[in-house]
Amino acid sequence: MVWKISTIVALATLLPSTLGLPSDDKTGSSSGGPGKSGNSSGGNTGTSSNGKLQEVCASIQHAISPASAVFYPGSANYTADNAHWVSSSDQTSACTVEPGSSADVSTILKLVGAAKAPFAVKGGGHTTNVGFSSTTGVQISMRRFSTVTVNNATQTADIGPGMIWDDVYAALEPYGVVVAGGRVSGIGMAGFTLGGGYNWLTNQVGLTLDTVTGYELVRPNGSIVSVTAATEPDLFFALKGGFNNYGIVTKFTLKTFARGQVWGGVIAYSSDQLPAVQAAVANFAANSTDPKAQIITACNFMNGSLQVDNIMFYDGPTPPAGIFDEFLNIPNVGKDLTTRSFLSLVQSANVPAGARGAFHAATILEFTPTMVAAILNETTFWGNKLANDGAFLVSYNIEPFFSNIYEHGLTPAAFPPASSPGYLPINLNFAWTPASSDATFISALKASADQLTNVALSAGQAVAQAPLYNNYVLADTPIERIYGDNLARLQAIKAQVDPTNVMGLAGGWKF
Ligand SMILES: Cc1cc2nc3c(=O)[nH]c(=O)nc-3n(C[C@H](O)[C@H](O)[C@H](O)COP(=O)(O)OP(=O)(O)OC[C@H]3O[C@@H](n4cnc5c(N)ncnc54)[C@H](O)[C@@H]3O)c2cc1C
Ligand SMILES: *[C@@H]1O[C@H](CO)[C@@H](O)[C@H](O)[C@H]1NC(C)=O
Ligand SMILES: *[C@@H]1O[C@H](CO)[C@@H](O)[C@H](O)[C@H]1NC(C)=O
Ligand SMILES: *[C@@H]1O[C@H](CO)[C@@H](O)[C@H](O)[C@H]1NC(C)=O
Ligand SMILES: *[C@@H]1O[C@H](CO)[C@@H](O)[C@H](O)[C@H]1NC(C)=O
Ligand SMILES: *[C@@H]1O[C@H](CO)[C@@H](O)[C@H](O)[C@H]1NC(C)=O
Ligand SMILES: *[C@@H]1O[C@H](CO)[C@@H](O)[C@H](O)[C@H]1NC(C)=O
Ligand SMILES: CC(=O)N[C@H]1CO[C@H](CO)[C@@H](O)[C@@H]1O
Repeated sequence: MVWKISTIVALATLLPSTLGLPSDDKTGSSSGGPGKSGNSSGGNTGTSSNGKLQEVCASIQHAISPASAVFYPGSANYTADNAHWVSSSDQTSACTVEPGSSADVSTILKLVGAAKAPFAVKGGGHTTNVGFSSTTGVQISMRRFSTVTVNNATQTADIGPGMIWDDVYAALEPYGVVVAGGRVSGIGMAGFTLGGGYNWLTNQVGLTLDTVTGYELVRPNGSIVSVTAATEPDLFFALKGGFNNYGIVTKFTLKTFARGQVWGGVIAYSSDQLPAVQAAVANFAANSTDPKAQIITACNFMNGSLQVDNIMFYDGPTPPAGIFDEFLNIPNVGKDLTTRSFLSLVQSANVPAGARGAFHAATILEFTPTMVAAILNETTFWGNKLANDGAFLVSYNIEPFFSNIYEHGLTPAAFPPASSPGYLPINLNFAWTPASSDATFISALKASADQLTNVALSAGQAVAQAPLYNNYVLADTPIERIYGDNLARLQAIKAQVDPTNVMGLAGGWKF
């Protein structure tokens, strides 16, 4: 069904995993002190031979409780633990481990740290950067952390980091509450929340990380701590955007919001309606004043033609008259718009995962008519150009939030580095089939993001140094462009919490 192909972000990956498992040298691991900042698929290189990794796997198996288990090639759990949303993010690990308790996470972290064994931590596995939640060492899958506990009195829910948002919403439904989480089906809650989290309530409550009231964290030395603004202000700041730099999160406590039915879904347009769609998107971006109304406009080039899938959301059973009329009045090629549960709304929008894929992003200040036109032009240009390279999907996502969305947090966050101006991401999501096309698609993503940045600059938008969203950008994005002036504080906290750089054995954005 045509209108089910909404698309938000991207598929996966690119770089060959040359950094994944260092050959036999042990340089870099014993120096103490954090490694250099930047992206990494496991920068603190250490134990590398397969024999040594097998010893580490065996030592973990020996030490953990029956709540947890280690798996090897050939088992279905091993395959599931290494799997990602896009197969280009997969790596072949020495073994996988599914911890079932925080105490076992502590045991595992102490063992991989002592052995200097490369490892990865995987939540929902939706990253499109290889090595960020995959490894050739010890793959830690958090899937057994899968419970939701609602606390009526504090209006919060404790959520397990192995969950996808669909299951979180399903568990909350009987309580008549939601959390500010994923907008489409299937996304992992952990990486989403540890990076930022643009969500359907963003105009009202900010990023998902602004709604976190506490974390349970297994620190790099194995100690298990409760992190709140009051108990651990530095770590609380650092975990709001800092991913796996400070340890492994074993529980998130998120604010809940009382909600019943909402309204929305997808409406799809073919390319003959582009002028009207372009105007409607720019008018919505410029003129919408109701924070309960949000859209994601996915411009998708697939099967040789462009289609726009507009996901509309209203935070209530019926949108006020007029608010979405301009979209509703454009002739469409399919629609699924109705009053429904929050879970049903989220599941109405699926992003098809192809084989290989990657996300990238540009940051702008405003989705003006000029910007929307440029995005549609990029979709058509690259859709046509990449057709012969095995393109499955060339997609750009327009997310016109209010400019005050970063002002909802009660305490400072690692991301974004400043609460104003209200920069907005443009998400690029390319998917393709042959591995031999990886470099072509990666360079196209970069060229296209640069083009959009240049269009914004020419139109007077001051975005030359605007922060880029960690969960949308390619792995070789300079980390300063993500964390800006927060980087020095994040590095200082990192040096204190992880003096021997245990977490440098795992990939991701590294402070
Ligand atoms: C189809 C699709 C739709 C998306 N929509 C949105 C959207 O609406 N808004 C938005 O903001 N983003 C969106 N994203 C991006 C999404 O936020 C990231 O892909 C995010 O990282 C997914 O989290 P995950 O747990 O699945 O990732 P993983 O790949 O499992 O992990 C990502 C990173 O987090 C680290 N990590 C995971 N769990 C833990 C833990 N327990 N402790 C410490 N570190 C951990 C990993 O080590 C890794 O570095 C979307 C992505 C996709 C593919
Ligand atoms: C993983 O292992 C557990 C038991 O340890 C089992 O219940 C579960 O079904 C397995 N999952 C898969 C995908 O094989
Ligand atoms: C919490 O609220 C839900 C829904 O109102 C109710 O079913 C449940 O009994 C409440 N739990 C407690 C412990 O008060
Ligand atoms: C881990 O580090 C913290 C902070 O320095 C310290 O309080 C704790 O005792 C350490 N735990 C272990 C097991 O060494
Ligand atoms: C927004 O509303 C104003 C006033 O109705 C209108 O003139 C304008 O064209 C609209 N759209 C944009 C993109 O500004
Ligand atoms: C593209 O083609 C595939 C089959 O080749 C089909 O499943 C899919 O629905 C098509 N998408 C669109 C947007 O037509
Ligand atoms: C469309 O995009 C291409 C590629 O970025 C660019 O070269 C071209 O100038 C754009 N055309 C218009 C009309 O903006
Ligand atoms: C694995 C990876 O993406 N490495 C990149 C990290 O960033 C530098 C530039 O900052 C690139 O050169 C690497 O390729």
